[in-house]
Amino acid sequence: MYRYDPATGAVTRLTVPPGASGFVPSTLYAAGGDVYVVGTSNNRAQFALWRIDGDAPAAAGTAAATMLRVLAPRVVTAQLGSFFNVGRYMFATDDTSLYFPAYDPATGVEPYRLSLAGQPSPAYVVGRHVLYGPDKQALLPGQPATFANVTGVTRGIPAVSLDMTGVPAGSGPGASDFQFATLTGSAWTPMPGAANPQTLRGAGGGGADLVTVKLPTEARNTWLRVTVKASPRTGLLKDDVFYFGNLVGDTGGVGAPTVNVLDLARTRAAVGKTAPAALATFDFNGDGAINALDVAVVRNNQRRSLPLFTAPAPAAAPTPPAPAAMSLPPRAAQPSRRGLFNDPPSLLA
Ligand SMILES: [Ca+2]
Ligand SMILES: [Ca+2]
Repeated sequence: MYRYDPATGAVTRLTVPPGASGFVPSTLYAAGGDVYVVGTSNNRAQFALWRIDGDAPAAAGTAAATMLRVLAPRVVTAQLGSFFNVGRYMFATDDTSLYFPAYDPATGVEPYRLSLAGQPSPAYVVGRHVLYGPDKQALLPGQPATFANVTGVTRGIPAVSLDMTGVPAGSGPGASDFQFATLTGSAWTPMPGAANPQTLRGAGGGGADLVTVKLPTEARNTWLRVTVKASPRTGLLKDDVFYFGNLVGDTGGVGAPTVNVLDLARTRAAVGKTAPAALATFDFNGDGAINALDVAVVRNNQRRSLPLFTAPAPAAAPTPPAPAAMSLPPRAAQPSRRGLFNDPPSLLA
């Protein structure tokens, strides 16, 4: 993306900071003398709003833009089309606020107003990770469980971590902001004890805050349900729920995760391999090698299995705050001093 300065004729190349991987700008807005850009980032994992900060070119090594908020977490390919249909054309500005519909997986579309004067915006969980399962993905509400959600390590699930944006200032989420439960038959059993969360500002994916949470006890050979509570500390408007499974010795297969002779054969065939992908699947005891000890883990856990289930759909979202905020006050008279919208369209590449 480039900025054209009519006064000097200079053309300056602008980019977002390195933390936003794979940023694809979609739409530009000018308000209050600043320029805002909306697009997908982190390989389309989220849809975010950025403010262009000054005219510093990316080569100067300084951040050229600041991410103000994630408009829509969990943007997936199938949802992008519907989001674009509304989000691309329905932004508005009164020079002190931006108004936009944010895609929400629970309710479809929610209205939001973002004050450009620094009004706090809601927090979101934009990434969910399990310790000892770098290649595993969180099972989200409404999705069917698969092996992609299940780790096979003997240490089970001792901790999870979150990438969060918009977490209020302070020490971050506390122990009471997390609830854990494990699946017993078809019932969820709350896990007793207190979690131990720690927040590292800016250390998460895409420059988000990294919240690591040690479970009261590790979850092993079961499904784990994690609930991150809506609270003043998390900044979430509603609870965020996700799931991971652990089945010691499982390497995948058809149907419900089960440890069987196929896992044994695959593990034997993987003995001696050192590639990260092989270690992620077959180094069950986490000693950095695939050997007879890992084969023994599979043999000793034969016939264990986990049920597959579809995570319950998300609960209804709370009523969007201040619907009156969507009625636009009269637009301020002064034009944007940057005048980007008057620039030749070819410069907005
Ligand atoms: Ca299996
Ligand atoms: Ca091993």
